Amino acid sequence: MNTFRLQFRFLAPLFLVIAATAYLTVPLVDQLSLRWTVRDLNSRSQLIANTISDNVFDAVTSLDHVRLDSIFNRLIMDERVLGVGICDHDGQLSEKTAGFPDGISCSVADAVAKKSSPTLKLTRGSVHIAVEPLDRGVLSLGELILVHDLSYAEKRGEDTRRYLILFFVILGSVIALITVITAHLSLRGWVAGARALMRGEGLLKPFETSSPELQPLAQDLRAMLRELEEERRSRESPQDLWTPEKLRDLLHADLRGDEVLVVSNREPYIHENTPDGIVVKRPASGLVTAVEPVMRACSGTWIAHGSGSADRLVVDSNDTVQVPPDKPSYSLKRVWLTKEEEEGYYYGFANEGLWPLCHIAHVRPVFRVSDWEYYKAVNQRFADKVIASARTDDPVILVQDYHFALLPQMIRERLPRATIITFWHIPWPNPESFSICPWRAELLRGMLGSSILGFHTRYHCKNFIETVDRFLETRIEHEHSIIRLDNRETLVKSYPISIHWPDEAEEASWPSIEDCRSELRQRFGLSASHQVAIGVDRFDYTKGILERANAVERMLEKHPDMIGKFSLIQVAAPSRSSLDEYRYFQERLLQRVEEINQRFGNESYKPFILLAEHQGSNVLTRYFRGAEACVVTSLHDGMNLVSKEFISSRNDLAGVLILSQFAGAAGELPEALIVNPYHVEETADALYRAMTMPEGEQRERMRNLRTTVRERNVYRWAGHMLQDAARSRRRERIEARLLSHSENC
Ligand code: ADQ
Repeated sequence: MNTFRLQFRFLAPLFLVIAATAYLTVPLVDQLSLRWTVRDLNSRSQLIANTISDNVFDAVTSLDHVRLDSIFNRLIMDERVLGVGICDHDGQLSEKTAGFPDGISCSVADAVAKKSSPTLKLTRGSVHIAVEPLDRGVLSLGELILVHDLSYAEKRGEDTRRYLILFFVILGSVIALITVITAHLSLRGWVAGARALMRGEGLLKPFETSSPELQPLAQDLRAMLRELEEERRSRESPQDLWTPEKLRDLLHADLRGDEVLVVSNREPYIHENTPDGIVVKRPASGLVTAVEPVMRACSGTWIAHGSGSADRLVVDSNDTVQVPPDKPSYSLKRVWLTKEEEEGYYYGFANEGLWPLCHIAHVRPVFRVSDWEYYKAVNQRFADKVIASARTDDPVILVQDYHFALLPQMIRERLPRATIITFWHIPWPNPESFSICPWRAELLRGMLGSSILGFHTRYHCKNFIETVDRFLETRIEHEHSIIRLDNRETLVKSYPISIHWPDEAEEASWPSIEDCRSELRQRFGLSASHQVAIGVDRFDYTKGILERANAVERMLEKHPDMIGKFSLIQVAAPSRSSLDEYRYFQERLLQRVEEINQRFGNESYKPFILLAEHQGSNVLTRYFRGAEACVVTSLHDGMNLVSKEFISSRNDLAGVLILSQFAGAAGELPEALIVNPYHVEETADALYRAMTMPEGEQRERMRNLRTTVRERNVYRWAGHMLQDAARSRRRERIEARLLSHSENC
């Protein structure tokens, strides 16, 4: 239909031009042909007059009427000669042939003959009149009048006109046909070129040369893409930091306030019943820390599992509550799960299966059919909730983490126009490791329902693409990290997650470093000069807390002078404690810590202080500011936000970060002391080095670390994903328009 309109828009003016040309040309040709006929008749009349004038002269002077009639009758045998007559000196028509037109008197004939085009319109048709003198020497008999019939010329003109119009109609049709065929072929070529161009395949040249008529459009497209690139680059500029305002601007400008939905297992606010009434808690979760600022900026809907004991008491009839409680800015919609569902989907498949599968932490993944069934069912429940919550047919949906590998495809089936961004917060293993999952193909297919699939690092992206390549029939464009499955494409890209960088007002609210130092030491009965390293994690076997304890032990062995002067304070938030592996791990750690503390400590001194507690972010900031070092020894970690939180809290430029080489953050933070946590010697040395590092070196390292984290903050993480989503939406809109054109061609 659109193509028809496009062609009509082109062909209508073409037909108009042809009709106008015909309209002007036909009378012109008419006139020309008449002029030629008149000129022809002038000479013809002259010739006739010259031929017969002597004979006529003789016949008239000899009053030989028979001879005169015979001359005249011979003449009018010519069907084009209508009549011949003689005008005498008195202006009277003294002789005339039969059929001589009535309306032509001598005076009329004289008047007409003087005109440049000596023609006269009579009721029976037009005639040509020629008047020739009839004389010999000085003797004049009057004038010979010759009247020619012009109707044959008119008939010839009519025929010419008809042929001309026919010619123009055929010409127009031929041009129109050629135009339609050319446009059809060009548009097809152009659509392919434009698609390639939008994918950034650099096919602009062939695209332009194959369809030069569409160059202006190509230039527009190129300009649009350039603009986008520049805009993106300008947003990248370190002077122009990503902020909540900038993210909000992006949502409004690039996504034009499109509907945004977030899906995660963990909710950002948990309502709990306590003896003092309902209290609101914030979970210890990197995911929540990162996604919450996006929701605050876009006022969307966050769909999550309602896990708090008072969660049902505070929601409305749509299971929704407005959050944050102190300044509501977005909706939290809760999904209720039965105990069995939670055990099968969350604890079972997600945390006993996928979590150890993706973290190479030497804990054997457990895959039970019943867990898988619950995983599928709960994914479907969340998909239904998303679809029911969507107000538009093309919302932007941010799917969070390994709990929802099947969700993207389930949503895609019902909302094919949605932009689904799935972010996988944990590492992705190599194909061999992933292959042990019995439902690997289903999981991969589910994830490929996403428009954009994000990981923290390029290495995880590479592992994912290789895994898909190994287990699914897809088309992979390695150059652009695009996977095509069932006519849909998924962009696989790294978006390193980060934290909110505190502004001046927040920093001003922090207690001084001295206060934080003394508060921390007082709380644990340590002397003012006691050196402290801090560890903050969920109580999880992937975080390398056991290895950390071993490193403390080894450092004290190697540097006995540190005994009594150094402690590592570990704040471990209880997590997934109902799972066997977590319980064994916690027991093992407690035992190890006790051994170390017995070996090097006493009543008043513990080298390893283990606090199995969840702390508010204010307390954590004070701990970070009061410590000499922060220790992150994850055995495998998607990113690790604790390392970045430590850096952001150290505006005094002091403090040392010890960071595992197996945390995604290690790639961004090379100024940390990077360690292999499995290498106890190396980690122990790093601990000692941190405790003895000169202030100058600390400042130099910390300054660089702070610059990196400040620039690569969480708004940049979200902004880059949403920019890519906006670009993908723009591209899909243009492609849809082009597709409908080409389909109608
Ligand atoms: P997590 O495995 O939860 O996140 P991490 O990135 O360190 O790991 O985030 C933990 C968050 O919880 C931090 O904000 C931290 O402050 C907080 N937290 C930790 N222990 C706490 C405690 N005892 N008390 C209070 N708060 C505590 C997953 C992936 C990571 C990835 C994040 C974000 O495993 O690799 O960085 O998601 O994508």
